Amino acid sequence: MDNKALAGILYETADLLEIDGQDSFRIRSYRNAAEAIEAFPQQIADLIAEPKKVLGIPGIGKGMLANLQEMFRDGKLSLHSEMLNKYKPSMLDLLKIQGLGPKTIALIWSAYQVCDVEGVGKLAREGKIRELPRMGEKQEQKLLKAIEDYRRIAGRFLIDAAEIQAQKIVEHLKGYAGVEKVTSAGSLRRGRETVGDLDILVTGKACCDEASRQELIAHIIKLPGLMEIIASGDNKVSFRLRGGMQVDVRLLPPESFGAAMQYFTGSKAHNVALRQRALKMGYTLNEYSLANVDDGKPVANRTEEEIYSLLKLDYIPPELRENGGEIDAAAEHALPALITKEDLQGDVHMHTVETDGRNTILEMAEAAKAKGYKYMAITDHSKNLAFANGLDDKRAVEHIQRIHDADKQIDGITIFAGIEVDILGDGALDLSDSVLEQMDLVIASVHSQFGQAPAEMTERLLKAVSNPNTSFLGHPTGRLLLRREAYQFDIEAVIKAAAKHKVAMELNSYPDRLDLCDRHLRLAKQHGVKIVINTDSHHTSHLEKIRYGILQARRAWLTKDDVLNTLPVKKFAGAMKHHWS
Ligand code: DGT
Ligand code: CA
Ligand code: CA
Ligand code: ZN
Repeated sequence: MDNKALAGILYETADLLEIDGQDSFRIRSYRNAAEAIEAFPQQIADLIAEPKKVLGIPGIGKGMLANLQEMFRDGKLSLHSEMLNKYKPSMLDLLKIQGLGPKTIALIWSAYQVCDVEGVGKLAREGKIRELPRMGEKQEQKLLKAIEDYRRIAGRFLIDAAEIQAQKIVEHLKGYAGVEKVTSAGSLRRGRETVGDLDILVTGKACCDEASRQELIAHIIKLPGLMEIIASGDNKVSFRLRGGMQVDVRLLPPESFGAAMQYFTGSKAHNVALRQRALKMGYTLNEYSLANVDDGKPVANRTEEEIYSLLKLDYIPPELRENGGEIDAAAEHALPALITKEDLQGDVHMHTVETDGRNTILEMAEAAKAKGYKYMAITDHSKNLAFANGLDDKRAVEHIQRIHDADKQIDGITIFAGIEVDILGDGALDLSDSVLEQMDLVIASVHSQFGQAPAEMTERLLKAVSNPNTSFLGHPTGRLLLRREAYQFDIEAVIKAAAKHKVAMELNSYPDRLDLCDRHLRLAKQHGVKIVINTDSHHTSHLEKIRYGILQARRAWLTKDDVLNTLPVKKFAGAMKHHWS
């Protein structure tokens, strides 16, 4: 443990003691010690064997010395752990929120027993923070803003933002002599909907000896946009980018590529389970190799495939590595044939200049055709979405005609006439049945009154699902990742009703939606509900976002059969009218 880590634990302990309402003298002693250690020019680790020297540091008395000795002996401080047990580790996240100090956190805890960022955000949105002593509406608004900032800076990142940064790192290292591969691992490779930090593996000759590695690290840290180096070691460097994203880069010799990819792709839970299996079979598994327990001799390291194969497992795609049954399935040769981008025959949720899109029907169609799709649908908004210039009955009918005309003008792709119709507050759809009946497909979506009580929202969605014109529910939970939570409703009830009425559910591929999420997709599949994967494009350039949806579908174990827009055009058209088997 270096001084920074020691000080960190002591600061946290002081904060937790303060939240706990302990006496101010004790709290101050922890904070003073943390400050002294942080500022101390020598590493405490080098002094700890000589207690007299440690006691010579101002602010460190006998009690604190014992704490430091404990931290070096056990790797942790029992008081710190006790406090975390008493509350929850999420308390520490709260402390990172700008302007939210231990006193306020204590206040919130004593009034509501809430101690996580999500929960406090919810209280603030419900107007419950302003009711606390010394708080008001202004403080509540400030808190909400601070939570938003916290999420952006210290929190997680959308998958597309993570991808862009990873790509920049690949570019930066491309062409550097002795670098063969630069690959993303971690949650980004597993396709998780948000990414905490980037894990990048670099392999090649330049990673084989220490001098070359240090030269390579010196080059890596010249990366444009790098803000701060967090740690730099023999074969690893961690840094923070402008905008807050953290990156861990690891340098490994080419022969360890497979083992390293396996290890750093995770997830942690998958790796724990895999290591247990390896041990039972007489192997150890780490980032360098799969090796015999007896003689330590490596038996596989170059590719992930050979590692899984020696463990008597079919290859497990990264998206499934969450310890959700994939290891057993791989042992029994029962992994699903996961859907791929190539399986999709069309994208059937997109907008045009007629409402809030940026391109015309034909421009969207040309772009969809260029992607190799056999069909697509134009699905503009309905009038309830006034700010998007949504269509009323009359304009909707005119738009159907325009779509049909465009369809005649373009060969090689079918353009379906559809609509994304608002589900009104009471569950009715925003356009007349006689108009909806003329559509090839109807997406029913909630765009208003997100705050309804869960029972009311459930009824609203059930009613929309039971409307015979509804083909599928658009972005069914309404969440906006890192910005807005899903509206509250009984999703299982809605999924069951969808199964009954043969109404499908969308997987909206827009990276800040990814709605349904992987977990709900799996639930829908269990109940026999079919999925439609779309982009919700508002511009031709958005069509490529489909790959984020495909990743989530794969994480949900979906196959081609679970997804309606893998069907050929006629069958798909039938499925939009509830004809599927
Ligand atoms: P994230 O960054 O929160 O989106 O999720 P991950 O899965 O990328 O997690 P991260 O960055 O902490 O770790 C990268 C991978 O390293 C993780 O997926 C599994 C692997 N790993 C294997 N063993 C360990 C371990 O003991 N500790 C940690 N932190 N990671 C481990
Ligand atoms: Ca990561
Ligand atoms: Ca990491
Ligand atoms: Zn929508």
